[in-house]
Amino acid sequence: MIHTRSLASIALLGATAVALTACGGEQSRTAVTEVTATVARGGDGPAFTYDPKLVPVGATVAVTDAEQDGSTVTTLRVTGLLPNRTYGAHAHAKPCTAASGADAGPHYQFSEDPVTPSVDPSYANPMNEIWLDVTTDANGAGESTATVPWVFPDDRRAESVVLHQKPTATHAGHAGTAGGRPGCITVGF
Ligand SMILES: [Cu+2]
Repeated sequence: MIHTRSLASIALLGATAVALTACGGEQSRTAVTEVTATVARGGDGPAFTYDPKLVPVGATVAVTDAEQDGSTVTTLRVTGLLPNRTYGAHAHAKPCTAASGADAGPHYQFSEDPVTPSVDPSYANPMNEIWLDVTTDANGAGESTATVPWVFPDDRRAESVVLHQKPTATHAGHAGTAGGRPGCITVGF
């Protein structure tokens, strides 16, 4: 289980914190990452827009990631996007760059599909990847949460969250696809 008070007290902007918390009398490890950024066109990041009509300059993106007891809980919070719209969103394997959303690479997969691009639902699914599709309200704000039953191995972690043009498809041959990549935020998962 996640200890909300512990998370709040150790969450640091743009940093990773590790703390020991008492859990049912046993010590368990909680690792928390939180990054909040304002979207810009170009610049040093960590949050970029490549299509300001879909992800306006000045939008904010926040990602929180917590590992505990073998599970990983990731939340995405956005403001300043288009109202009443669903954006696909996922954890990706590489960091964002100022140049192109393509640089974030493929989706992070816990169990890696030997076939690329991965559009096989047995790999491209929300238990093997971190899917964070988010639907905005009338003000362009929204929030989503994904829980997966694994933690990142230390030597192979996700490095970004990409905002996509469309909701994520789930059918064979298209699973995990969500159209273009109008936005990206680098996250030190
Ligand atoms: Cu994606």
